[in-house]
Amino acid sequence: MTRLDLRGRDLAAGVDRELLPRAELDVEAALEKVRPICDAVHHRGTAAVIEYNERFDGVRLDRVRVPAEALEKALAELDPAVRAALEESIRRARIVHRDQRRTDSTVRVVPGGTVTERWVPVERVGLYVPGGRAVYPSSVVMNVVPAQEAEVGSLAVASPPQKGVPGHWAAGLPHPTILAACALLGVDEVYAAGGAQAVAMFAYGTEECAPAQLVTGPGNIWVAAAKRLLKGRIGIDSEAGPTEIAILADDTADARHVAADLISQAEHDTLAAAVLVTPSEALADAVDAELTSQVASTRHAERIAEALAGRQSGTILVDDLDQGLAVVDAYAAEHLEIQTEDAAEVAARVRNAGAVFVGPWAPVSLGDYCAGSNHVLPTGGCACHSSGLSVQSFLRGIHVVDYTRDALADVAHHVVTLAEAEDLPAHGAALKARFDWKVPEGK
Ligand code: HSO
Ligand code: ZN
Repeated sequence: MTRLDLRGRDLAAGVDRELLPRAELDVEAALEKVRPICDAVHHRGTAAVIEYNERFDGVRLDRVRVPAEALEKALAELDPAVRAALEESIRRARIVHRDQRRTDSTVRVVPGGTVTERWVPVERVGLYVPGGRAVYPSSVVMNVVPAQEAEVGSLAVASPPQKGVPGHWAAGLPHPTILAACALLGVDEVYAAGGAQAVAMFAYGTEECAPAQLVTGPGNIWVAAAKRLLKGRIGIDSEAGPTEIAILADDTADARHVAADLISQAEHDTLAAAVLVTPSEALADAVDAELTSQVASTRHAERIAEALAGRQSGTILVDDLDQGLAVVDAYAAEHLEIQTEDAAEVAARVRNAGAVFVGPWAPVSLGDYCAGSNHVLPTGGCACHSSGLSVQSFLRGIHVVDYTRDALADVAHHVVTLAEAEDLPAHGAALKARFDWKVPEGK
């Protein structure tokens, strides 16, 4: 991997993020391409979804909704080992996400005046599951479990139609493991739709699919662009970009593990980012050597080599772990592993990351499938302002304000004063009207 040497630099005033390796994803440029797709789905519904599915996924469908029998068949035919692994993944994800559920809370602001925060699930959500190069039943789990734990009333999944394999599974349906994961989770509303047309289908609704209030889930640049375009019309989680792993490691780390973990996320995409931040030049050298030998023997060697050689990946040498923490905070990785001495203490000081993996026994791959944590996480530096998918993503907090006459009377003069200060006298009048057009004196 390329090397950036930040040793000797004073990073106390902050790290220039421009210095750090990162892919440039031009979602803006993709907007113009997805606009006509979204418009077509808006105006022509299912017919347009079918047309764009055919154009981009190469399969012509009669209908977009997946029949119930196809879901049942996919589950019946699912490899028992995959079924057992998915069940364990679901079980652990439920433990974590159930625990995230917030309860309503009421605070007494003053005698007779309360504000309650009521958590209300979004009524209907559309969950997008990619299906191009990436066919991830695990992403079905990561989307569906928090939505179900939030008690979302109506939930639909969309994933691109596949070309099928003659004699094994039919063309025009999402990948069978995606369908099986849906069936396992009790999701019966599934659509064979990909890319921007799937996001538009959820935003506008079609003859087959009722509109949703929120769409979540990772996807390619077209999905991200459609989310950006339709945001507001429909709520979105985030615009997921290519996967990223950053590892902060010192010379106590095992170079074989560090290399294997960097490779694990580089496997997703030629644009995936793998970044090692270390004060140890010896570790950096050992990891480079390991990368060379491990990449050669892995199945997707070409894709991984391209990702590791890309400008989004690299090794950053730092003076010490303090400087390392400043760098990883500035980078705000989707996934951050801490492989240092006293990893828990170092991890506790991290400010910006989608998820943090502590010590030698918590590789990102564990979090991708079976830690119980969510793997739909902010990418592209968005971890400095956003969180990954959670039960919270599917809930809205509604403030419920309840004041008695006396409690209102006590504060009315302040409200009237602020309303006057903002040149909004009618705001003040709304209070005066309740007190014979006089401002109560208050306490
Ligand atoms: N690492 C990916 C999620 C994933 N990995 C799915 C394997 N399957 C983004 O967090
Ligand atoms: Zn992964």
